[in-house]
Amino acid sequence: MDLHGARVNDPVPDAPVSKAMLLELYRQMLLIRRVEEQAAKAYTMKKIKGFCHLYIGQEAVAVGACAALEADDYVVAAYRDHGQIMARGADPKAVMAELFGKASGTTRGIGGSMHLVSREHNFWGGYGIVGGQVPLGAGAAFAARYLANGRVSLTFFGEGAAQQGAFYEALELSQLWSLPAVFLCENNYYAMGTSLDRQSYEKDMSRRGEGLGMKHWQFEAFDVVDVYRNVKAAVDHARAGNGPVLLEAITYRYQGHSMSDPAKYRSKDEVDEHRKTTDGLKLVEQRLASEHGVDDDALQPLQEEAKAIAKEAYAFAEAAPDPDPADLYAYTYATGAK
Ligand SMILES: Cc1ncc(C[n+]2csc(CCOP(=O)(O)OP(=O)(O)O)c2C)c(N)n1
Repeated sequence: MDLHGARVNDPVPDAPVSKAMLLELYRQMLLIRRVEEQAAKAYTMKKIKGFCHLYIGQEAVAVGACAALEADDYVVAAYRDHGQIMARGADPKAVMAELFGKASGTTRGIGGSMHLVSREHNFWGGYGIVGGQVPLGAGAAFAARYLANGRVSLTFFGEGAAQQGAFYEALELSQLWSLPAVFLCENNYYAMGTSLDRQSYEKDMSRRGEGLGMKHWQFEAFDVVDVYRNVKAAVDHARAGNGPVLLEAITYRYQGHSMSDPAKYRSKDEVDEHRKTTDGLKLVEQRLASEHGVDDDALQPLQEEAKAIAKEAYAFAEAAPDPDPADLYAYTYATGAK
């Protein structure tokens, strides 16, 4: 497989993954893919407006990473956040309703696709400013240390965000203060239409940690079990009080940058090759078959269920009420919150 010349570091310890856990990871990945396919449909029908960045192809990253967390750990993400909030356990209905801009959405319909939030799942956004969420992840880790609550913060961002000043500043302070933070760079090789080759002299984004003295490594993130094991090793390290970790997960997105991007900056062959060889859903199906003898027929109920939940989420979002215009300014300041 073409890893774009990237170096993949030494393997981490093999944390055990049972058949039940593997099936659960598969269920979550399937659900994210099916919900996003419904979102793509809704976007073309103009039910979803504004920006909509799909995560299709990257599901193994969110699902494997969130499986390595405790329920009260903090998670912060960028605008490509549908997969991450669902991997944290958010209801697909509330996610879809948010994409539709409806009052039953995760952010009461006033945030939209890029601003999904779930207090209940310790998922703190969803941000549109590239790299802007990285200091917020560091802040959550600072809170964890200050409160001595044993939590870890996990921050998702793209390789494009790893070019931003805010990224370096946040990592510097995290390292200086030995914060319980894991910074997870999802290197999908394109920042909008700009390939890694055209945006970065250094192709191994995890090496951004080197000059800061931060523990860092890079790994292939197509197989959800690999993601789980790598993120777990980093989370364990941070939770044990050993300081932050910068991880680089090598992944790939199948859709354009956003729904309005025809992706002319890459060949169809490149995308097809990834779909054929690195699709996380196929890889987990292969694992289930080879390690646990689970065949296609046994997976069918899970596949049907994911389809049904995604369709149900679409119908729920369509029928949900619009936000009340009187609430337009209600959530700008804490005092206005209901
Ligand atoms: C500060 C800032 N600069 C530019 C943009 C425009 N922009 C939106 S997404 C994006 C690409 C970011 O790529 P990456 O961080 O790799 O994440 P990906 O989209 O691949 O998930 C850019 C440049 C922005 N939103 N914010």
